[in-house]
Amino acid sequence: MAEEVILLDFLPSPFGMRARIALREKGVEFEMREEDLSNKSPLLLKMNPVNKQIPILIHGGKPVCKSLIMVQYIDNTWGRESPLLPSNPYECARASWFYGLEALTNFSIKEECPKFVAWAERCMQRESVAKLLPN
Ligand SMILES: N[C@@H](CCC(=O)N[C@@H](CS)C(=O)NCC(=O)O)C(=O)O
Repeated sequence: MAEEVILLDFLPSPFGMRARIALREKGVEFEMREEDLSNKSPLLLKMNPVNKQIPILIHGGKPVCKSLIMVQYIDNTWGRESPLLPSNPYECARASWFYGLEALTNFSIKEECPKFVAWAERCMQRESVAKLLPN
């Protein structure tokens, strides 16, 4: 029997969206439990006693915290034939920090990385992404 997958989350959280997209892309059935961040559940405090933050992925009773680590965990655990992250370790380490760079410098993602922008546009056409991200 498949082990239970629970995501402790908060709907508007971009970190939670990252985890939800990864789970949906991999076709993983999971239960999303909405947290009240002003009154955190005992399960949240038990599963992430250090940061006490969402999202928390609980797989077979074991917690995985921090959304990027979660994406790696999801990628390594389910649907390995269709990976989300690049196999090259350096490319993997660089995946998706461009928006921060653009906001802080004169770097233009569209001019410098047209293939990346085209990829992001293709992502937006996927149901798992388009349904989740706010305008
Ligand atoms: N680096 C963390 C950030 C998680 C985070 O900032 N979560 C926020 C919600 S978006 C949270 O739980 N805030 C409640 C708190 O810090 O008490 C990740 O990638 O998962």
